[in-house]
Amino acid sequence: SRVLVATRNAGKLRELRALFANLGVDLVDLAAAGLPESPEEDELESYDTFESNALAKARHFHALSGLPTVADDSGLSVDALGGSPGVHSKRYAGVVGASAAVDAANNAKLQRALAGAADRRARFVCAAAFVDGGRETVARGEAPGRILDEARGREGFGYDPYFLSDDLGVTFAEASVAQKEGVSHRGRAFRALVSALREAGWS
Ligand code: ITT
Repeated sequence: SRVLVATRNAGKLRELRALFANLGVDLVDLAAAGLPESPEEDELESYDTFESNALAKARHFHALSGLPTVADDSGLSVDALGGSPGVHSKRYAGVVGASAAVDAANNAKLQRALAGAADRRARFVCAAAFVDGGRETVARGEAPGRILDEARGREGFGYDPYFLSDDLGVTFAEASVAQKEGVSHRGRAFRALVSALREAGWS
């Protein structure tokens, strides 16, 4: 079956392609569906929960494409920062533009915020949403870890080089896509989403 994946984030797209390939689902990306970036997309993620933001994205692109659609809203929640940057993870440092510049600014701000902090615990959170006609399903996944004060590894995206996974014992940027997916917030959320859909009779 064909499913639209509603993300503009290349790192996410790579992970979701690997995940859905293993499940026998044919993912169509926004470019392949002929849906170029539009300014109104910026307003989709204005809610204060990952679940609401993921659903808003999936509804928006399902309405535009008519295809069954999945969307991901995700972020990093740091204990010593009261859960920040949370749903604001992408715009934490206020930089917009090329992903490398955005990620560098966000990681620099995170390091400043945690300078001298003894408690380095954090978790990645992902809400995975599916919308098709009247059917709407959302699932959540979390991955526990801690924030290092030096980057390690070159894989992944976003905060990965500083996130030491409790499950893997290495950072998400030191892990392969397959290793990361086995324990990540995104892997967990989408596997839960797919099993919920299968239980509801969707193939
Ligand atoms: P969409 O097009 O899917 O909306 P986005 O990058 O705007 O892509 P989000 O609003 O969900 O996505 O923001 C997620 C941010 O959280 C992302 O830009 C990273 O900074 C961070 N993040 C989420 N998952 C991550 C992961 O697996 N590894 C590292 N950083 C992650």
